[in-house]
Amino acid sequence: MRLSSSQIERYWEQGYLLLPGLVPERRLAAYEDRFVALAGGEVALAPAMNIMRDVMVVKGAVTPATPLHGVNKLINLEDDAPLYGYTLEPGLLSAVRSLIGDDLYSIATNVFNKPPGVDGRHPLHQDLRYFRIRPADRIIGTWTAFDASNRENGCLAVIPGSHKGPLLDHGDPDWEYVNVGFFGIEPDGLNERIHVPMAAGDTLLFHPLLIHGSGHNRSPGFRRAISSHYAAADCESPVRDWRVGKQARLIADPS
Ligand SMILES: O=C(O)CCC(=O)C(=O)O
Repeated sequence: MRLSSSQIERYWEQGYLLLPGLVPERRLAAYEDRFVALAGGEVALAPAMNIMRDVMVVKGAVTPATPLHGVNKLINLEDDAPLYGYTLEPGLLSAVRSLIGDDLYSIATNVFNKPPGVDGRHPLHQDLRYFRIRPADRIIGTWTAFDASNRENGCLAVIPGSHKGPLLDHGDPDWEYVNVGFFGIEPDGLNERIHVPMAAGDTLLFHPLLIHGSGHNRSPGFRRAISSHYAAADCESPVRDWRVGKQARLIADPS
């Protein structure tokens, strides 16, 4: 279903929009099961897929109870049809299309697996740090909780309205254990940060300049989510045609 005009207004005002129960339970469970099979080594990975292991496990500071307790994320889901089904979820696509138009590409896909027993924090950052294409307003991220996420297990935290500011300089957080590729910022307005608890199947749509991150998982279980980024086909890159990039996938026209 297309977003209502008040939802669209809220997205542009706050830089994010929470859509409860967007992904149906049965399909959500199938995506999570597929992730577990891939990251647990039961099923072969598609060629570009990569399992990122948690830094504390890599450095020997923690011995994971199971292989999945050592996984931080699974990236590049595009060539795994069962998991890429998430990116093509009809409800997700119509919400995204309400905000950036019908002609879309997916540009990045991840499953975030925050296990218990490791640091696992994701510093505050803006996703535009990872993309060269512009304009930012024509890019959007989605993040769907596989399980309930809350303060205890490290739900997302956001600074509402921060997408109206510029792309800030990102650096290495001053933490002992920082996962590969996690860059952070120390923005003004930190005390305006709010936590966004979500139930399984809830989805957060967010602007690539929105400052967000997540905390420790202090619960005994995993905190998992699946995420895609989309760009409108008319975005531009300063270096090359991003539409033929390795992870870019044209999403079929809805008509
Ligand atoms: O899942 C998380 O903990 C953080 C995810 C995130 O920051 C992102 O999707 O950009």
